[in-house]
Amino acid sequence: MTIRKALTVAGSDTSGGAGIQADLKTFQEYDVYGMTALTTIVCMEPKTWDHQVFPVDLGIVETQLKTVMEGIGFDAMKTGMLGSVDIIELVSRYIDQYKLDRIVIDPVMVCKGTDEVLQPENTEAMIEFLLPRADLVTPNIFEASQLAKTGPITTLEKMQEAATIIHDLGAKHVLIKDRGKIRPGKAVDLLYDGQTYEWFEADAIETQYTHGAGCTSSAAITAGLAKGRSVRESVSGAKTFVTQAISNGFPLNQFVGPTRHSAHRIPSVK
Ligand code: PXL
Repeated sequence: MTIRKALTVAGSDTSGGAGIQADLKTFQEYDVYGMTALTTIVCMEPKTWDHQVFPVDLGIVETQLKTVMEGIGFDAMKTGMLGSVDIIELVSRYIDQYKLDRIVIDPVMVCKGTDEVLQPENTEAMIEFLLPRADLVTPNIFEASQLAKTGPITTLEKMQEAATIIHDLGAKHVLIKDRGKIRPGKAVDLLYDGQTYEWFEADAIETQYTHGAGCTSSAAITAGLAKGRSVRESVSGAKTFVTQAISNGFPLNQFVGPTRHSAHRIPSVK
């Protein structure tokens, strides 16, 4: 049996719902062997849940990339929170050096409930260094508006316009995701491959417990690609997976409710 492997280059969410933790839990559910290169560590102030973001030293990020890229190899990779222009450039150099493909770029710009963690120069660096190397980029409507510089995306037509612009910036496929803002009560995603606009729709589940949904979605797509599925098949499967993870979301404390990736697998202890 071939064991498929995936790498996530992303930040650590100490609370476990997003970032590298969401990615690994998702890979596990797909039976894909997960590996990590950690870029930042996000901690929360216990009384207020204000976030603090600690970057990992650039040399340590590079050493992790070398370990996995030179020492092991993998079937697909994703990026999440990268934290600095230097890290974005570093990742792009390694993608070129190791001639990597099946690359999913999740252009993380903010954590829910925090200030911007990504400065405008990081958005510019993602446009210059990562979009041209992406097999798929997975912005939500806010991130898409920043990458495409369209201003707020409020209609399905604007989603199509932004997807076209982001594709022209070099990403082979663009998946723009919305949850309830454009069509109330619906979670509508748009996949564009340069030719066809394809819509994926689900009922938006009534819940605030959605922390980590974006990471979970891009990790599920990456795991699908690692298993040899097409982008379209991987996106379609991930929509089902993330919808289920959201419907299983739960309150972790008074501030945050993460999606839950594993609820359908092992019955909980009574
Ligand atoms: O959900 C975005 C996100 C991504 N990565 C890390 C995070 C968060 C939000 O909290 O902490 C590490």
